[in-house]
Amino acid sequence: MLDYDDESKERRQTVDSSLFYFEHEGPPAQFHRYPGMPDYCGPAIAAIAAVETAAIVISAASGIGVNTRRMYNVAKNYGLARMIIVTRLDAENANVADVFSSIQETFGLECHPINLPADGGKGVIDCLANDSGSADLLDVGECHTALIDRIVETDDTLMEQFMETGSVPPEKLGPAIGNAVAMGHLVPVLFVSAKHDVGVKELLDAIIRYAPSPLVGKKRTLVVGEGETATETVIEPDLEGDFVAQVFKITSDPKSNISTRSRACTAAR
Ligand SMILES: Nc1nc2c(ncn2[C@@H]2O[C@H](COP(=O)(O)OP(=O)(O)OP(=O)(O)O)[C@@H](O)[C@H]2O)c(=O)[nH]1
Ligand SMILES: [Mg+2]
Repeated sequence: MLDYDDESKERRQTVDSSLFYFEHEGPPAQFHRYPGMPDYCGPAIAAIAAVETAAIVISAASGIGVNTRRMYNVAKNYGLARMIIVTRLDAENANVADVFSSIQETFGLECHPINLPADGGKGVIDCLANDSGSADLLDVGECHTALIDRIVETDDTLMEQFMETGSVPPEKLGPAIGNAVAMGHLVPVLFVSAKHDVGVKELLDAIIRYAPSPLVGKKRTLVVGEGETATETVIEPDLEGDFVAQVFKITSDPKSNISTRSRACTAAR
């Protein structure tokens, strides 16, 4: 649906970016979708300035690619929240266990599964809600404990409760997970088979619950002036505040009728 430009349709591969939004049990989530091919990664790098979370998609069949490392590091160095989505669980040559361990090896132990593939890739099991169960890779109980451990590290009160009782009720973890994701202490890893609609609802749930809103995501700075006299102000998102915008992409639509538009502008003037 999003590959609507002629070149992408012809190549059957995304060459241009597209924007959309979806509503799923909460306020609308704004989405930017970018090509994965290294030759076309410029717009994705420019878009870092316009988003709170970078979701990096990795195929369970081909694993980490050249551009995966590059985009992950660009997002990390800029201070964005990150998520990793492992797709094509169902592919014949998928090797989810190897791909997952290479994700942790390459990007660190902050990359933590929020769910795991189960039933031979026919479903996913939630590692936060379940402290036991069977999955196609790893141990659900161990993943559950390690996940809670990582989340409570960012919150002293929850950490105390965890140390005293050995557990924290999942409903108390909600805001702490969002903060852990926003500060990059936790990078949720989710598993999906787009072809068989496996893990897709769970992915949308995770985006709505854990991807930071502009209120908790990376704060942008307004720079006025240049050189030594430049002033920098951190922009606090405020619905009642002044309008602030940043251009991150300029495009001209070859199908738009410019002469009609300029006539309309003349008439309006
Ligand atoms: N078996 C299987 N194939 C999939 C799945 N998701 C996508 N594919 C196939 O993989 C190919 C690439 O999928 P795309 O969605 O175009 O991948 P992409 O991430 O947008 O790749 P770029 O456009 O190059 O950035 C297509 O032929 C899809 O049909 C999946 O979950 N399972
Ligand atoms: Mg594509």
